[in-house]
Amino acid sequence: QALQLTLALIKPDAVAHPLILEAVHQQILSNKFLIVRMRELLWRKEDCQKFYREHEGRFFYQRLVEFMASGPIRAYILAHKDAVQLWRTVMGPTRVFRARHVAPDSIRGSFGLTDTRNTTHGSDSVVSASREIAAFFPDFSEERWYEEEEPQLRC
Ligand code: DAT
Ligand code: MG
Repeated sequence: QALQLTLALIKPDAVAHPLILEAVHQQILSNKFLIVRMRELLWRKEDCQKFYREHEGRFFYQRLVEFMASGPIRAYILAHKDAVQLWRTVMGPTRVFRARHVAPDSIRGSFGLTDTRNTTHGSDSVVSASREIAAFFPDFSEERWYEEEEPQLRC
């Protein structure tokens, strides 16, 4: 069965805290994701606006954009046979109180501070994953990865 790709981000407050950064990285490994690419970068406000444009107009949009540009973030392309859904499950629900109640051991349940500062991002579908991977890894060709690398990783 072919591997699926997703984009995972560790948000600025979690990158800034060495123990949380390490714990999130360990969650990626212990859930048996393959790390296809990884980079750390500082995002400009305009990039955040574009990335989160589906939320433009929501009450938290400005806050979200400023938060995401407030410090370095870490981006991963993760592969797994069920990458999109599995990473969303490992992250837990978006909102911090819900995460703490229904999924206390999830990443957001463990480390989320507020509904905006919720530790990580994950693509919500295969289609968004392709778009988001292209935004963060402009040199990465999904097509070439499926041709040249994925067949060797499958098990
Ligand atoms: P997710 O990150 O789980 O895909 P989303 O796409 O609905 O959630 O929202 C994107 C981000 O916006 C989310 O990670 C944090 C912020 N956000 C969402 N809902 C919020 C709310 N009700 N209050 C504050 N921030 C919110
Ligand atoms: Mg989302």
